[in-house]
Amino acid sequence: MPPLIFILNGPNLNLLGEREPAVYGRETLADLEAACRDEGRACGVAVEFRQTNHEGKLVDWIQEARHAARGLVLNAGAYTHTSIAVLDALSVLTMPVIEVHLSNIFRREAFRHHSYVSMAATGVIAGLGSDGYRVALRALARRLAA
Ligand code: CA2
Repeated sequence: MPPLIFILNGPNLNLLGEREPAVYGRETLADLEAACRDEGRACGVAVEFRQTNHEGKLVDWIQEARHAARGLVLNAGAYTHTSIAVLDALSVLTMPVIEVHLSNIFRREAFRHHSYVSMAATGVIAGLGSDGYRVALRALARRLAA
């Protein structure tokens, strides 16, 4: 059985491809999921891909990952910059966690420069669009195989 990686996406990422293409590109969330499934197959990991607009749901899923997954890719959306609840949930995990952002949050507004998620992340990838999710999956697959 290939190791299972949770890929969790936070608020408004369901709108991908519909608005703000200059910031987030033209790919939809379904395109992003397909890219992750592709990459998962290529590097030998199983992928559970989810999106929610609700902070508590994200916390529930991070808690679920404790028992269900071997690694986590997390784009917490705007909760990245606000949520101590997400940080607390992540702090309990012992598996590798890669924080991903489609956009380069450091080229954007100052309020996006701080990330609570980073305090609990193994690594951080920003600004590479869907390639960032692929790189995150590769890195997790290599760690789990080591
Ligand atoms: O760059 C990223 O991946 C972000 O996590 C995306 C979040 C933003 O709050 C973070 O600062 C950086 C927002 C996702 C919203 O996505 C939209 C897509 C299309 C139209 C409107 C919003």
